Amino acid sequence: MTGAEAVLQTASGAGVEVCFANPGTTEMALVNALDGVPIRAVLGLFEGVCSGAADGYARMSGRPALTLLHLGPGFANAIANLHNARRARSPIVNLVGDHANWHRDADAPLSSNIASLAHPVSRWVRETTAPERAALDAAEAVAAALESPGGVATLIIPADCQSGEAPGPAQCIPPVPARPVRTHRVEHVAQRLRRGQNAALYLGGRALSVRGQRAAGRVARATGCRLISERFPARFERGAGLPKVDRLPYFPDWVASFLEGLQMLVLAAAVEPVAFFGYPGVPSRLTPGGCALVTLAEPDEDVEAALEALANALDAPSTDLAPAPSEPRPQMPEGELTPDAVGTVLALLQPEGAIIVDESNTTGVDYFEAATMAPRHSLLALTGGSIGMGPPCATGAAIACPDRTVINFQGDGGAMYTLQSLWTQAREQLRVITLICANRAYRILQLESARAGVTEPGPQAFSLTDLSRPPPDWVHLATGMGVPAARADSIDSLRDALRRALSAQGPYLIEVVL
Ligand SMILES: Cc1ncc(C[n+]2csc(CCOP(=O)(O)OP(=O)(O)O)c2C)c(N)n1
Repeated sequence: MTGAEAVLQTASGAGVEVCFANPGTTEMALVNALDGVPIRAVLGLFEGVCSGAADGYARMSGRPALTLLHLGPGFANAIANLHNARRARSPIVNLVGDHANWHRDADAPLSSNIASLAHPVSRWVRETTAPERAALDAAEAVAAALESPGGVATLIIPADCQSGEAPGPAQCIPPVPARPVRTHRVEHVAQRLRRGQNAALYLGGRALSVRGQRAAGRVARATGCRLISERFPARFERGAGLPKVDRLPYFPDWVASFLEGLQMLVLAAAVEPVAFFGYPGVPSRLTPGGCALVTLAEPDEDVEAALEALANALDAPSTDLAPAPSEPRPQMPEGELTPDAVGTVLALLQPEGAIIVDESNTTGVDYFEAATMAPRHSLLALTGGSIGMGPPCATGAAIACPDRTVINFQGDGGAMYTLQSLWTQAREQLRVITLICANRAYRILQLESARAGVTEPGPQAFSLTDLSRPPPDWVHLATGMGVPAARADSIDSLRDALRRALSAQGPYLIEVVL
């Protein structure tokens, strides 16, 4: 068999089921080999769609998808969403073609240093040197991607290593699992929590799974500590029946009041909170002065087991014995279609098991609270701050979970980066509803600028944050790519459009005019 066939058979044998691809001439051996394996090939019309989709797929399935990318330029187009995936600790295996080894000296137009592009977003990078090595490299790439807590592996395969003869697929390599947390660390945290300090568990990674939150909820009930999530979690299971977990605010001054008086912050697969940007005179690290920072579990450790061990060490009663906390659900809003109203309508209408891919930026600030008592759902956030994650991440999540409804709650500015995702959603007939928050501005930049004291920007400065001249026509953009769409400019029309979208079979887009 060829190196390409051996690579794909190896990946398939290791459990890979999907390949998000945008290929070129140097990947055609891999393209042709895809018909010989049970791997679903999904075309993305921009590489940022492929990488964002692989991220969404990984967050929802826990398994790596392949991306198939064309040399340095194709990889470069994928980087922004690989950056988000790296921050999400999503397992992904990038297969990147390169010129045949014997063609390198020619310095043909598409030649570049692919590895130098791959390193900043990958935890593992390798260039295959011979067709006989390709399958083993692929097996190592999958294991590297799956090593706890998950990450991006990039395998560069020159064209001659794809087409050359290989001995056969390689055996699957068992990935390194999450390390158990040592008992003395659990006991240390339990001891400190027993002192009755003003304490909080700061939850990230798998601490935000149902299992992790249930154990954290037991700890909170036994000790009175607060539960706080990372601001931008990769995947946060939410909704009625789960313990109350507050989310860290965004701006440092808001965080300061939110954490004021805290004496101990316990890190549970989260890292110390830091300011998203550096503001002169404001500390980068957000743990209040005098607050002890104590680690229960590092991100690569088994945080769910650690939280359960902590609850047991505190003799906390099991969750079955305690009623789930309950809060009133918000009322259907009336009046103007404000950003808050959009979030509330979504929180009230989202169905059981929804996957909410949230890149709503300024529009969605209040959605989080509103959705606390919504039916059980998964929330996927913008982990790395690189906008344009939402549409592809929703695409990948829908491929991972075909029985669930995916709702991409999406800023219009970010959506313009990766709107090609709509075409893939139409082609694959995915259950993705896109809610475009059409404020026709880079509102967050306007807010940041105002907070920095620039209340009256000059015409040039304003023009760089204004999307209203001309306003993107999302209904036409969506229908042009095969996705039915509607425009909503009032609470009633939004509610009606969302109901219609929820009863549709395939994708749907609603332009919410704010
Ligand atoms: C790749 C990338 N480019 C640029 C930025 C800077 N940036 C941050 S938010 C933003 C605008 C977001 O606009 P939109 O999605 O419409 O949300 P809004 O702020 O209007 O709520 C930009 C350009 C970024 N974070 N990532």
